[in-house]
Amino acid sequence: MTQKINFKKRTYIMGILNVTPDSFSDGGLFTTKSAALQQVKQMLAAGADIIDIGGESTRPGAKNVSLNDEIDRVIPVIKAIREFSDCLISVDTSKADVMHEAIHAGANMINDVRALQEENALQMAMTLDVPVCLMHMQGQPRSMQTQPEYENVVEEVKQFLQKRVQSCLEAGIKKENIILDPGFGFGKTFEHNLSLFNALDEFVEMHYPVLIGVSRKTMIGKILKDAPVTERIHASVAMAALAAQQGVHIVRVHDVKATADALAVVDCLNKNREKYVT
Ligand code: 9MG
Repeated sequence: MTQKINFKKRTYIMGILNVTPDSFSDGGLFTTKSAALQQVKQMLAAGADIIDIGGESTRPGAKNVSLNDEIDRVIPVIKAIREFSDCLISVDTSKADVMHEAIHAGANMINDVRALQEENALQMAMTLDVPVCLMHMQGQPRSMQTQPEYENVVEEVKQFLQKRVQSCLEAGIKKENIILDPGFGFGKTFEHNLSLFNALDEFVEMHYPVLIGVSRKTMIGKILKDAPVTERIHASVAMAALAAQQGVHIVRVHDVKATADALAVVDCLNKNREKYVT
């Protein structure tokens, strides 16, 4: 993975592949293997650097998925991708056994919205020795949006991530394998999300790569006066560009081509800033 990614160079795009029947923003569109593979090919052609495959919906109110169901949804897709591509694959899971199966099937990275707090997850990530994204969430998907509360959301999320980093390092996970994510929409009100977004530079200053996911989320719907999911694409792209401008290293998105174009603009302006300042 480190051969393909150099976080100092530009912001990378993680394309979302939900192989769940109840995902909030694509409505379970990619539950058959062939539909999922077609979507992967499209995202790669559009400029995705990483494909994030998840078999458990984490939308607000989502129910837990059994280990067997999650494995049955995710592993065949990873194996099938490996038949035609050596692209970077991330597995979106909190379960240690799914992490194990996915990495052995050819995935390169773990994306854990529960920040390796589930049983055996910390130990498993250490043994697998792959990059892992630690995300902040207050509560659990089933109830996280009921009444999220913070005294100072930015400080509390930073402190949580710092503690999880400490636990990872103590468990033997390498520093260079750690990626941090403030967890937009995971146990946060609209105002909490905006405070976090405006403080992205503070997360970048924690000296780990930062990943964010705002694509098509409720906060964008709210900014657009309750726009439905299908009408949140342009604003999602705008937020990805603003995040890149604050130094975020990876954006997790549905709309890869539009995001890639916007990030090319950010990249070009940043590279040429000094040249064109009069
Ligand atoms: C799985 N998933 C859904 N939203 C996400 C987000 O914002 N970050 C990460 N890391 N994963 C997410």
